[in-house]
Amino acid sequence: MRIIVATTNKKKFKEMQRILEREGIKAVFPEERIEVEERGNSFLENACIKAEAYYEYFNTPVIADDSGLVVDALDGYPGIYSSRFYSLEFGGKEKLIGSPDVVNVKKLLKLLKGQKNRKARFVAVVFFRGKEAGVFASAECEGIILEEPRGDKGFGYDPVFQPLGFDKSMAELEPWEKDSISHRGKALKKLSLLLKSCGKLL
Ligand code: ITT
Repeated sequence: MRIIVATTNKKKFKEMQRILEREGIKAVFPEERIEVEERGNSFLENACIKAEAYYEYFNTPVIADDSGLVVDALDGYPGIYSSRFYSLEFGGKEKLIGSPDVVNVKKLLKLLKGQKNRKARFVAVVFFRGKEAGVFASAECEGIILEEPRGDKGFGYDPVFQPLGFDKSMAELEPWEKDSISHRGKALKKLSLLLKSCGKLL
């Protein structure tokens, strides 16, 4: 099965490709960048909006991922705004100097300075859109926010996220280790099972 991944994020794509390959699904990066306004109020809505937009354009099966970091002490922020947290009024806007990932992490650490409750979770909703219908799956990965970034693997908030039961940050884990516990790894495995059991509908 060959599926287009409805994303503009190359690092997210690499992870999805790696995970889907193990499930026997060939994932390809879109040949053209599609501008999609993520106007939804939930991960599910945004995943569905992205999948629909890419399906409409390419007219071929697609999988979209909408994901983010939910921090308890910040009332669930950055949540669905994780990729552009630096630019939100919430917690004060940060100037974009360098990559958004670095500025997002800087803002998060600033807001959590001195905060004892560092509980957080990554959430992913993955949405498959086929010929007749769509299906989705979701998963979470629990952990805490570290005081300082550690490691250089992964992307986004990985250097400051320590998954439950580990003494390493997500960015210090090997790719296969991250995939086995990550929100995205677990959600895509569920989705692949769904596709195998209801493939004829799609
Ligand atoms: P597309 O919408 O084009 O797929 P995006 O990066 O904007 O790309 P999202 O809207 O789903 O994707 O935002 C996801 C953000 O959440 C991502 O940019 C990171 O900041 C964060 N995030 C999600 N999964 C992550 C992970 O596994 N590790 C670290 N940060 C992650």
